[in-house]
Amino acid sequence: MLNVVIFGAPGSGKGTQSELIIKEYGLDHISTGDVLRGEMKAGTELGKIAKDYIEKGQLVPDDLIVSMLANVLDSKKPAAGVIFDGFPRTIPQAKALKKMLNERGTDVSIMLNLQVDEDELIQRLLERGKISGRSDDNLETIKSRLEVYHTQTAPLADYYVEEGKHVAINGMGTIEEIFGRIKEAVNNVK
Ligand code: B4P
Repeated sequence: MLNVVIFGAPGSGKGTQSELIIKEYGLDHISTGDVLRGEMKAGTELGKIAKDYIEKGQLVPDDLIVSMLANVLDSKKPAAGVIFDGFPRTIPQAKALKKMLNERGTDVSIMLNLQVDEDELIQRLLERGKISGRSDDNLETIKSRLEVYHTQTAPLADYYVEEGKHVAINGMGTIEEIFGRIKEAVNNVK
């Protein structure tokens, strides 16, 4: 199984590159952001709780995310592997993912760390905000998402360096250029 963690700041291109990776390698896609937005739209209990955090640009608590992810993973029954998009975002989530995958006889194959300048991140998210209708794509929330990323999520890169899974990807340039860099990295671990 090829299990890819795609990692990076908000706006770094995780969702965009995930779509291309899925087409190329036939993976199942799990985006915790998409699952949470689905729960919010459906007005579920989890969606109501998540909404408060997302609109402030904060992370949804680990225990909720981890149990949600276990359910999604079991419902998908992936064949070729999975791309984890926006998960893990904290060290406890990374440890939970490892446990979950090990229990299913597999592990993370590679962690792709998309690196993009801060000005470019803000620009991309503001641009998306004009059409996405996402309640978290406004300047104030973008700033707190970036702050949360730097304090809570970025340290996760070191965890994957220690695991020997971390690959830094230059996330600046055209979508095709970045995807070319990703393919090179993924083909090395396939
Ligand atoms: P997500 O949905 O994961 O949102 P995100 O971090 O903002 O990244 P996204 O994938 O949307 O952006 P992308 O880089 O693809 O999370 C939303 C919220 O949910 C979080 O803030 C948090 O509250 C909660 N949440 C989710 N997962 C959680 C977890 N595990 N634990 C706790 N809470 C969790 O793309 C951005 C834009 O850039 C796009 O419009 C795209 O078109 C554009 N773009 C991409 N590549 C480009 C390029 N090369 N050039 C120009 N534009 C580009």
